[in-house]
Amino acid sequence: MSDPTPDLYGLAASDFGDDFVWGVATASYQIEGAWDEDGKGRSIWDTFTHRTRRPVPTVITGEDGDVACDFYHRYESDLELMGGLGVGANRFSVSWPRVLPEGTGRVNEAGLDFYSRVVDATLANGMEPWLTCYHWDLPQVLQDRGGWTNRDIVGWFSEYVGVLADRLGDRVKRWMIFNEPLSFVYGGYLLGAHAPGVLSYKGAAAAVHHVNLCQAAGARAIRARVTEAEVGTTHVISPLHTSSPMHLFREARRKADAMAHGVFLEPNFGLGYPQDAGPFVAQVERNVRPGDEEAMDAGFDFIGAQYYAAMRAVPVPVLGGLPLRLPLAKGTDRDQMGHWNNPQGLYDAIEVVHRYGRAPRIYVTENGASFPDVVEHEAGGDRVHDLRRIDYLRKHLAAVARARADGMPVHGYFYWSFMDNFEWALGYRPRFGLVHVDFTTLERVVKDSGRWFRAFLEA
Ligand code: GCO
Repeated sequence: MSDPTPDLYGLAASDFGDDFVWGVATASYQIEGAWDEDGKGRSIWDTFTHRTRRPVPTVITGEDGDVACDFYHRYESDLELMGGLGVGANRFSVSWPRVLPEGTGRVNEAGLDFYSRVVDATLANGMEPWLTCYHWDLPQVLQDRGGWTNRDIVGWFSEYVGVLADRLGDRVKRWMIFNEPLSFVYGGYLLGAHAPGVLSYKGAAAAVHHVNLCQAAGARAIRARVTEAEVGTTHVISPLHTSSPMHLFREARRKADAMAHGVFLEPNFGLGYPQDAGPFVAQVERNVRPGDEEAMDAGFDFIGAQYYAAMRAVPVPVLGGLPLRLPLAKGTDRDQMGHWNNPQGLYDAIEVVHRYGRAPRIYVTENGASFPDVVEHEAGGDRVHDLRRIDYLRKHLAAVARARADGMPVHGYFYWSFMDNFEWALGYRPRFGLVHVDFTTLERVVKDSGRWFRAFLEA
């Protein structure tokens, strides 16, 4: 079968402008493996996935990230493969316990050196490194002291970010402080579905505030050390709709929006916390001390918007006005996560960030879909005909183009993910990659979507 055609409803990559950033994204725990090699400390995801006796299963398939894609040992060939897709940017994250096994203090040179080599190999393959400081793998020793619920984390985190900036800042100019605070705070401390598996209303509220302080403290730590740094952070944005114009529903939507987006975006934009936004946001505010509001103003150069699904807000009076967010049943195709192919949602997600008028630049730092892709052994070589993903990509890129045409400052698009990897509590089942990974042999095959992306970028 020949390569898929690069046409995009009449759009070409060049229509996005010469300086538009095209990239792919990954995260340390999801791809690296080597969970206890070369002096790495334990992370909360190591603990979470290794826990065998528990009231509820942690990872539904019983799998872990001990080996994952084995990127730790295969980074050279993987980055060559990535560069071969024609993308100009590699968004990756650093494992905090690989660099600081005790969370603070002693630096593990072998771990830091690994990331230095990743940066070099990224550059050598024609890509710019886009570094995320934290994509969920907290050192276990820090969780033992409360993790994100302990205000001391502002100091621990600043120290860690400083170590990264000192060592990598000569070559890394694009920095993201966090990946999706909503997911790791609510997933890890409120619902217990992700590491560290805690269910605590007050703990989650405290964690939100400490994360917001760390956003700005991390940004300062980078700016103090790295010349010409572009510093931002990333958020998952699920645009919210209601099915009714009734007051109760509109209020549910407003509160859900504040809890999902406002409580994270607004303090870092220098706006403080959303007011009258329900009991949870009020609980977050109880953690504020004098001077915090100014300290949280991060002055970010950009916000990374990550989009997977649009939601419907439904009022649940029994939860004290806490609104429930439900995935919106709208779109043409549904992936392994239950997410719909709903490109309008990406346009709306960009607008959720843009409406504040405070993000100088917006990058779509994640967007993607998971399908049960299979390798076909064909005469010309192994292939994966993931036409549903190509359709997804085309439609979502068209939505980005529309946002740009409407004047929104979107300057880049990163597909999640470069290759199939460990999808957290869902194990290895959901396949998001442009590159297929056989988790038994660890063999890689570029999918048709990866071939299509390359053709699109080259056209
Ligand atoms: C997230 C993370 C990624 C996921 C991706 C697919 O959004 O949860 O940033 O680590 O793998 O989003 O669910």
